[in-house]
Amino acid sequence: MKFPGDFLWGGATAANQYEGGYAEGGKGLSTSDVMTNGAHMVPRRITWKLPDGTTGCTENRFGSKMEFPEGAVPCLLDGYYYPSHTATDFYHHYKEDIALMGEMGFRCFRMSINWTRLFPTGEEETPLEEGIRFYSDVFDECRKYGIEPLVTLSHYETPLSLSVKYNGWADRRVIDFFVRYARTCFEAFRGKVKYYLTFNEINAIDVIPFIGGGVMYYDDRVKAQAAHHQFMASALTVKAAHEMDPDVKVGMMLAYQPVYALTADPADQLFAMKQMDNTMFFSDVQMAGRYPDYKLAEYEQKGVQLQTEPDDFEILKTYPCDFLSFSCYGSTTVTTHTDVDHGEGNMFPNAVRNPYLQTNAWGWATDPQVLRIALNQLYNRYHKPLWVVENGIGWADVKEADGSVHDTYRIDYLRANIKSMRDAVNLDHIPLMGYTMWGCIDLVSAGTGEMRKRYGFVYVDRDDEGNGTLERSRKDSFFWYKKCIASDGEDLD
Ligand code: BGP
Repeated sequence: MKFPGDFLWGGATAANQYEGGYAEGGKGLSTSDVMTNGAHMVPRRITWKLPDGTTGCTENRFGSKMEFPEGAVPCLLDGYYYPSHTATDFYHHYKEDIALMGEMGFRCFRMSINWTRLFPTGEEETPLEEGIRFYSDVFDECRKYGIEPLVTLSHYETPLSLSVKYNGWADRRVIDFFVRYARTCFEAFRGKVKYYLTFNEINAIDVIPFIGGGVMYYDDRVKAQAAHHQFMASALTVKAAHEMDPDVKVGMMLAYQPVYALTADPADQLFAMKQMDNTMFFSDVQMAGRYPDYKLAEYEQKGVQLQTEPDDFEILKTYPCDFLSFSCYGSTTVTTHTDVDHGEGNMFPNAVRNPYLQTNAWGWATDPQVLRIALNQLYNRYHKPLWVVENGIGWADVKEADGSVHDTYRIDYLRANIKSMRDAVNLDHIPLMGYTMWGCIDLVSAGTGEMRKRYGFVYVDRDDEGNGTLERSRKDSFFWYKKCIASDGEDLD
């Protein structure tokens, strides 16, 4: 069994975790630039200053609300380390990195554009030439190797100025700023970029609103409103893309993990179903073009009243996304029972440990069937093309003296996941556009801000305190993935 010859094999990154050059080319500050490093059990922090000069920081503790004091302005403070500032320096290494991707046989490279590299505050009328030039050069470099860029317009960063001035996506005016930015990209990168994603893991707005949308102050109503604004911005971006360039396709991006009930107890089954609804709500709006009844009922019960304009629902219906892309690292298991071990994973609260699955050092479970299950669930609901744009395993890799990295655990993970995806394509006939392994060149972890949680095929010499030469070296998985791509996914040995 193999994948079709035009399957888009590749890797994925995000500017805030990879690009660096945070103060170069006139770039403005993003929300991610004021986030410190953390560790598995140590939350990342957002540093700020009050009008009276008092300074402090707010923790991004997963699952609990972020509280900023009234009037706090996130800013850089001495004595803190901000990993996005250099990250793994794609800004100065892009030629070398894209050559490594070419060597592996990549047909696609997922990256994000830093909104503030084009519009430093998000509100300028015209973009910075230097920013346009940088990304143009990157796309030209990709083309040299026959690599198709897949560009995320907003990956966990909002211009900081929009966050301070408007409370980020909580304010409807941000829609227009975003659409102007998107239109600028369609115009500037015409013929160079065919595939775009609007918001990375759009469901993040509900779980981590500051990271997902620069929202500092929130309750249930504000989160719902911010989500609505992102939906509108995404639909208007699809509209703009289709009008400006019929070759461009715009996808949505969902953090997706199939939710399993720990037991056959019907209460657990219902609980798992409801957890799944929290995720599917976002794709129901962006792919099916309508707010699902279960969400409207929930809003009514919570007293959440959305502020909308008369054409909003018609716009959502008319401009759904062209394809559905998603991240999927494993499955999530939940239960209503209390005598169980807590679990961890990507973005999903309430997880418990699944006794059938193994986890990495950060508690994320590896599920060998997960992509087949996810692809079937999503395709059977929307009947639209799918794209796996994040999947992979974080590990504290060790580089040997000769530069080699023996990441057998990563090869084992990828073998199982790619096989599961191959079954979905061959046995279930799921139309799958491509696969971009997360963090193909080592980069900063979004959740912990660490370097030691590595995902790449390529090791980057950089540690958690910002030391290291940034030298690149090929891990064992580099050669394995190259062989996998060359055989169209048939050779997974
Ligand atoms: C997803 C994000 C990525 C990425 C990945 C791995 O949620 O879209 O930005 O970082 O998860 O997570 P982490 O970096 O926390 O290991």
